[in-house]
Amino acid sequence: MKNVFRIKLLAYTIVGLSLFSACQKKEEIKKPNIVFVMSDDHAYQAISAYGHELNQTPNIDRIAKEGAIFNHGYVTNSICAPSRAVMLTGKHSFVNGKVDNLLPFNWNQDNFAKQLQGNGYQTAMIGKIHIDGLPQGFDYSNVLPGQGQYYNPEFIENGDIKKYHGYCTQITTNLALDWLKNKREQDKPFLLLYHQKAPHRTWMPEEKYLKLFEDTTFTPPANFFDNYDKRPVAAQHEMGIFEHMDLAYDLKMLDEEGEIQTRLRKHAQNMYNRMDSAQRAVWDAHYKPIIKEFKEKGMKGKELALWKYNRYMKDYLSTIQSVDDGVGELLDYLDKEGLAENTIVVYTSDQGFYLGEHGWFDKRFMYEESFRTPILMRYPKEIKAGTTVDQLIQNLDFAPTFLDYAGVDIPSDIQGESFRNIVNGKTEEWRDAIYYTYYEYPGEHNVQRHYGVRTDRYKLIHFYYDSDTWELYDLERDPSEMNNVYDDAAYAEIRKNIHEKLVEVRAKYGDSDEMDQKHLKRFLEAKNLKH
Ligand code: SGN
Ligand code: CA
Repeated sequence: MKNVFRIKLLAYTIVGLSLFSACQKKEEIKKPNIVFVMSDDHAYQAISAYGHELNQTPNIDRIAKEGAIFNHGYVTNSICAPSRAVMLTGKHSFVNGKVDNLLPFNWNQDNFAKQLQGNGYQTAMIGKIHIDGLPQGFDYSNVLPGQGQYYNPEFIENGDIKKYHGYCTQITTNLALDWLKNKREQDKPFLLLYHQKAPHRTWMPEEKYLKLFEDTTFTPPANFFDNYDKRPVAAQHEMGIFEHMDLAYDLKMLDEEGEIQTRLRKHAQNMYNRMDSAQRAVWDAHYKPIIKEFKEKGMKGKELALWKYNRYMKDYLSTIQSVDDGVGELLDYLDKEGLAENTIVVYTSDQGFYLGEHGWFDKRFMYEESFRTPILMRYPKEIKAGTTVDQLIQNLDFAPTFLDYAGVDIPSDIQGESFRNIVNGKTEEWRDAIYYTYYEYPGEHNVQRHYGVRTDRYKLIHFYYDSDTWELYDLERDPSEMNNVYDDAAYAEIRKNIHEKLVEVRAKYGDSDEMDQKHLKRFLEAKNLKH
């Protein structure tokens, strides 16, 4: 009798325990999956969900339609590798150390992927990361070396370099889907960083999209012919569509006869040479007639500027179409596998980009087009379809937000804040100002070092190093930032207040003139320059 009782007890205990562990497993599975999609240099002006008419991005738009769109998403430092370091660490550039594309990033420091990995997540990083060294925090990585290539790119799979045949955006999508289908452990929550190189310079479209915008004529933004009145630093730029875009390299006017000799022609040739004969045949069929017409026309001045702008837009927007397709493939996969409900999908870019505003391409400046970045997010479990977020959110906030959703304690040294309760509408309480820094000067595109603060309505910028220039904008009256009112007596009080705000945010995040000098020294040493 006693023995029977013991056996029964044992049996109940085993059943009980296994039920308990099954429940625990279920709890684990319930943790949301995270798919973090990032593209490179994707301007919000080139996403149809943002209400611009330039192109159609139905798949990216779907994220907003079924989730949320952020109207005030910003970066902290508008340049590639630093932006990614901020996104990973949740700390400003001057804290995580990766202040520009040149100086190294220390992978040994903490990042949110490491935190998730340590808390039961399976993690993968696929595509462009632009930070040297084996990515830490990822069970699997397959990343482009540096900037990567559009055609027949190399990828580094868990440290081993391998060449692929085809178009980079599609290959990146295939690799992400392959990981989801074949490398993912079904019983674990996952984090997938799916990061496209496109639409980064030199905007080489996929064969099938070469003609997508051929019949479209684009009208440039109203400030395309900006004269930089009262903005001497902006006037020093080297990112003008008219003045600095390279005909052969950026605009594909690599003529067979070699008559169009440009500074970057050699690089254009190298990119062309990467293509195989079938790819070249499609490429040539598209560009050869355009080259011929260009040469015949002999355009100058305003006509040439508008032609360049149009060629730029056609190529840039075409590369985005492949990015949008990839997002569609990914969303379809999540639907098909029944993963959509429990998966957070974020779409963003490493920063914004100029599409002719101020006459420019590129980024770096704290002006809206490059300071801002698109953010769209879907999580059916918590986010109401059609949500609009107007608060000042930064890429600094991704790390703590993801940890929050995953139920992982947010390390106290993380500087960003979780916006989970903003996007699900539980609170409206949020910061009233955001802080920005930029360091890559002297350097490509000639944008001075600067820092600044932005509130709902005003923006104060200080350019320093071999300039000491202040700019103040009233974004309500002057959303295109054409009128620097720093010396306008009518703004004296506002100027005083925003200066105080700047002191406050610099203190809050631990930035200072000494810090600026420290990073300047590191930069100049790395560049082997003397100050
Ligand atoms: C390259 C580009 C620049 C671009 C930087 C930074 N030149 O150097 O136009 O600003 O990258 O971009 S290119 O001749 O190589 O195309 S970032 O997105 O990587 O920060
Ligand atoms: Ca970029």
